[in-house]
Amino acid sequence: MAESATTVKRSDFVAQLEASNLHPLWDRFRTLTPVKPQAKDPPLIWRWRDIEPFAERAGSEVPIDDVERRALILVNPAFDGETVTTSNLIAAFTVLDPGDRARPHRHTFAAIRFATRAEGAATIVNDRRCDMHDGDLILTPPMCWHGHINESDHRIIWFDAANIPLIRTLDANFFEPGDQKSNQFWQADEGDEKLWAESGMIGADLPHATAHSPKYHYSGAATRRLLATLPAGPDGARTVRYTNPATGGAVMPALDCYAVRLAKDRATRPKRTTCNSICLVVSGTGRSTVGEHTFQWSQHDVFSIPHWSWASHAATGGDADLFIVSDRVAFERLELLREEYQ
Ligand code: GTQ
Ligand code: FE2
Repeated sequence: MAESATTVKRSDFVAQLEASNLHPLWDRFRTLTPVKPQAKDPPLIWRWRDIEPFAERAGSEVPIDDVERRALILVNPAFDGETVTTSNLIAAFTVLDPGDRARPHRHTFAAIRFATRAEGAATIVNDRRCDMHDGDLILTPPMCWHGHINESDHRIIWFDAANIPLIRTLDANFFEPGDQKSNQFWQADEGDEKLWAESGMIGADLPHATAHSPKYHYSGAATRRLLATLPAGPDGARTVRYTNPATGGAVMPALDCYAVRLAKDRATRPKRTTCNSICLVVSGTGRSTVGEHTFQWSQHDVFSIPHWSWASHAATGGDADLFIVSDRVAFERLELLREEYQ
């Protein structure tokens, strides 16, 4: 009796506090400070064979001049209808038809594109033309002007990713449209990208922004050459981190990119980390176990690794290559990165 009277009295007190815009920490502790991270989303795979027909339809049915970007974003329904692929990140496929120009703009979120079927397309970033070849990575760092163009005779589809959900959570998004009619924007050549093309060497006196990589274009051919010669890392896979050549750190302040080569039938050591990752299958076939889920995958499938989920990958045919985009550097900078192997 006395106990229930105390309970009533306590909740009555809590209700009165709430009515006065006060929350007692003792009542909220468990919600406010869970003992470990709990991702809202289960891992998910988006299969290229399901995406491709929609990408083709978007190309045929959506005129580029009617839209800022003709991109199909991969969404996990666990985010209640929010446009989110996994925490902090979105991934998408962009479609560009011959003659299409996706008008220039800039924004505070960071984005990348990875050339899957993009031979003949170009992204212009801050007056530098980056021609896309198979497996190329192109950065559009925060507040750098960028537009896309397809001067080939065929439809182009590439993979892109951005930290839009993170910047939205922080409500730090600024967006500026460029001049749609300006022809000058599209006249750029390789420009200053040449200054950053030699690995291991930089101009000692070159001025450059410090917040992000001064190099915007990372070649797929160079990535594959390095993957072929690297020794395996602690998880058993060969991993390349794309870096800012001026600092050796991640390419952008809150978006981090990796390339991984998996050897046939050799599963990587299960790993979990506080950061979130999205994996694009660049080539080959394989299998990944993420948390409770096992996915069989093949070329251009995409799957998520939500934070603090155990993840292990194996190639099943020959070698297989993954491209991984993550928010790892954001966790690193906040001293919140924890990584464990099983
Ligand atoms: O290419 O500029 O998928 O700004 C999402 C946002 C692509 C882009 C996306 C973007 C872009
Ligand atoms: Fe953009």
